[in-house]
Amino acid sequence: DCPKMSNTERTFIAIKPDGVHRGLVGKIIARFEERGFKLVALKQLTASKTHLEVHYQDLKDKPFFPSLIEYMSSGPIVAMVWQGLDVVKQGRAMLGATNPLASAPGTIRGDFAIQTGRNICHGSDAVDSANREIAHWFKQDEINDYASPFINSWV
Ligand code: FUP
Repeated sequence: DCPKMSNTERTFIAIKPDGVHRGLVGKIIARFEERGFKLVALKQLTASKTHLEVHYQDLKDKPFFPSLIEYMSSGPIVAMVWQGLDVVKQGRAMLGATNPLASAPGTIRGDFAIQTGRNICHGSDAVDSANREIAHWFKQDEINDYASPFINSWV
């Protein structure tokens, strides 16, 4: 099972407004870099409510939906695409459980967050939703495929 052949999976990871506000951008990016994933897209933007309503379309009937949209549109987000072996599942594991009360210490939420409504980061929950979310947040020419000098040449 050669890692070189399996490194094309991508996921959408976002640092939410509270994560940006608290100055956690560098720490969160470092965890993904150190784990061995490749950053192929990155931008900071303040998302519109309409954009967020599409992103969270599966949650539109939940009671917390209006406050979720309010929170997510309250300030800038750092939107990213990370690439690598099993990055969707690994990214979810690195983020930790949605509710930080259940997030294991050592995960991003388990180390930096205490409440579900301010859980500092987002990660796609499946390959299908990752592809949908990447297309929703990024234009094709904002995603940069490149040969990493080390990520694709591990022995
Ligand atoms: P996740 O996949 O971990 O982002 O979790 P969900 O898609 O279930 O929820 C998306 C976001 O909605 C969470 F990050 C925070 C918010 N949320 C609440 O505010 N209350 C809840 O009970 C569940 C989720």
